[in-house]
Amino acid sequence: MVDVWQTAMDHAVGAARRAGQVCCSGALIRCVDQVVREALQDDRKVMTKSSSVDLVTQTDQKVEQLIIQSVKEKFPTHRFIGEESVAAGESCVLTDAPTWIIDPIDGTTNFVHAFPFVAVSIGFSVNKQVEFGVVFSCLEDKMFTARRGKGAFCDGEPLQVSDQEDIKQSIIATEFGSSRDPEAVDRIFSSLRNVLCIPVHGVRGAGTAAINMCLVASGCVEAYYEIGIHVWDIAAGSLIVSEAGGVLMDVDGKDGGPLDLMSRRIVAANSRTIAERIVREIDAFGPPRDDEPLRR
Ligand code: LIP
Repeated sequence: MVDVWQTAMDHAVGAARRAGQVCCSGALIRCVDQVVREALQDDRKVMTKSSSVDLVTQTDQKVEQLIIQSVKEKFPTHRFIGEESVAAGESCVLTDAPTWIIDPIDGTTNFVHAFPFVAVSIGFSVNKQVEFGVVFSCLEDKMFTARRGKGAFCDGEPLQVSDQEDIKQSIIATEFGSSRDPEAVDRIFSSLRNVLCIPVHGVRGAGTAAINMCLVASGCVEAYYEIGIHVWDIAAGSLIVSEAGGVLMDVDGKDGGPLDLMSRRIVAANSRTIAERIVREIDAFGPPRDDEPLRR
């Protein structure tokens, strides 16, 4: 019998690689620099969305359309949640239908500044459960994949989270996001201070949620947390982390609770011990959910 989701996943891997080539012209920093320089020659190509620091380029829009068109040709009944389509006013509600959740360039700010970490992220959900996740780290030329119940891989090699259970021996990844609301920034800094002062070995951030999550899955960092991310930033990465043996949580409340892809909050860690400790240190706040109609 044909495994329909495997066919879809193979399609996603091809689409992510082609999209990555559009972003990075062959996975060379020199080339992305050239793409960025060309984009910056015409400043109309760098635009803003929810705030002056929430950037979008024509490349984001072009890459998203490229992925959606190629999927529609093969799977005409499937639905989409795409970062740039939602920014253009399309609905962001996760239903039981097969749904492709797309971030065409995760790390747009990196892309604009030629900071060399950008990813194409494609998650696929059925019955509101992620069935597969594909993250193509374009400049590293690394393809991260996971299929529910079948493990996580980087270029075909199995991934396993770190076995470090002591948070004091850990590196934690996080991001500052694109909100510059002073109260939100205070809470982000208060959480960061709490985490640093545990103390942990270090705090890092690649500038893309998808790559941060692949770093957790690869065992390079013990955990990643962020408030303010969106479903398209984390759909694919969440499955890659869990299939590599990690755990996912919301950051709300004392005990975290299960990850809600639409809540805009996440802790992804190698273990429950480390995830719960991070939840305790976070000064949580709730940005409008992705599926709230007036969230932008
Ligand atoms: C970005 C993330 C980044 C996060 C930003 C934003 P974009 O995605 O990956 O880690 O801090 O809030 O969501 O906008 O580059 O696709």
